[in-house]
Amino acid sequence: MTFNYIESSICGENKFKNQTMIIGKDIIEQNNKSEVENFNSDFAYLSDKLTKSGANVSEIVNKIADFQVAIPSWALGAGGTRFGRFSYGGEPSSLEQKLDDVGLIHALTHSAGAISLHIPWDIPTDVKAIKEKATSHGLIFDAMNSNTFQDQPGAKHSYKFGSLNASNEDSRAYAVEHNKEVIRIGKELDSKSLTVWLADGASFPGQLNFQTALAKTEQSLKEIYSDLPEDWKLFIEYKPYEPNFYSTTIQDWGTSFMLANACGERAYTLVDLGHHLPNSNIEQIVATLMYKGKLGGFHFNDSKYGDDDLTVGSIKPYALFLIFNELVYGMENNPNNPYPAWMIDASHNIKDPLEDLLQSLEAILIAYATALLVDQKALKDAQLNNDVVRAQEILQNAYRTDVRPLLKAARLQTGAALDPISVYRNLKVRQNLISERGFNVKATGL
Ligand SMILES: [Mn+2]
Repeated sequence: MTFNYIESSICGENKFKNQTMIIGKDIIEQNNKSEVENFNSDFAYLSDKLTKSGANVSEIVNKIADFQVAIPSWALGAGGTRFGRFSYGGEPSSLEQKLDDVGLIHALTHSAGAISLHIPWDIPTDVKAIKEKATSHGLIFDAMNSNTFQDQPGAKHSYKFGSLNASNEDSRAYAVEHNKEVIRIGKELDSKSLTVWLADGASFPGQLNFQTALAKTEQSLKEIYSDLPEDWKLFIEYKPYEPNFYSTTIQDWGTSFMLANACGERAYTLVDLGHHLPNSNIEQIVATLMYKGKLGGFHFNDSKYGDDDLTVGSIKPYALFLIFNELVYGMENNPNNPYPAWMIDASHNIKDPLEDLLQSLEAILIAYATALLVDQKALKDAQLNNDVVRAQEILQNAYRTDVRPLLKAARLQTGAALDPISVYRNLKVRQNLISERGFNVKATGL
């Protein structure tokens, strides 16, 4: 289906009341026309330079084109903080509209071919229709996310003092059952994984018995794992603090790794970039987990102080590159580790969420592309010779390469926009969404 932008602007909101705008290939091609000439000369220059240095440019471009990152359903509206929330207008208020928004991002980039749902915020009322809509946008359902960090209206038992770690057996069993329900919904949508992030912990010393809380968590995760279909994976996320400010039961990668091992071979650790104390060496954590074949999922964002959920690459792009260097090395050299599930886990407080996600996708692909440029053989030689200076030069030579023409080549190859944010703005996507959906709408769960 092709969206005729001009017609829609003229017809206004009535015609498209139930249909978010769709950006067709022809619209993108038209928009790419003015960019192609500049792209061609930039790409020719870079391609020539990289080829002379021994890189296989078309292979790198294909890898960039293949890289798909899931968008979580909760990142499409304004997130806000505990101090307040400022609306954008035109935010998706139903699961259908969330799929439409991810569809827009995917049409512009061809890099966001999956959506990650959150239960109970995204329970489908008509599974068949939802699946059809996803397919029409070229989307699949990535990991399902359970929620035992807040009580829902009408909840029979409370998670106030814990969920999977709860000493109250009713609350613990209720949380286990919720996760099993999420698996059931995910099976209907052909998802293949469940991500568990727990807020469980203590705000004050003495509140919890650490060993009992950990034992309960392990018991609960094993009960959930026993319900996991054979072709599913369980991802266990960790986080050092917040919302509890004294302790979190699954506080770090080691705890998650231990619990994943206790569950079984289809349970893995999930790394969220924002879930580390300042200055943690995340690239080393990634390498350690991949070495043991236990890095299952990855959540992208950026941060300065804590779990800030900022745009990927906006604060520490070199750290992101070093992390990708380990991911690329692991993916190429360690068949023990499955191909990780990628997702952006960010919150948008002052930017248009869709523009922010476009920026994040760009940053992820830049980090991936630069990591692909690392001369692994030369690096290994430098390491064997203890040539520390050379080793650093090799990494920084890759990092300092402007790889954006490679990203554009991948987009041109897949029919995506050379400059997604400009096209988004040229087509006045946000204004269209506001006229279709209204200004005072709020995404479910936010
Ligand atoms: Mn996360």
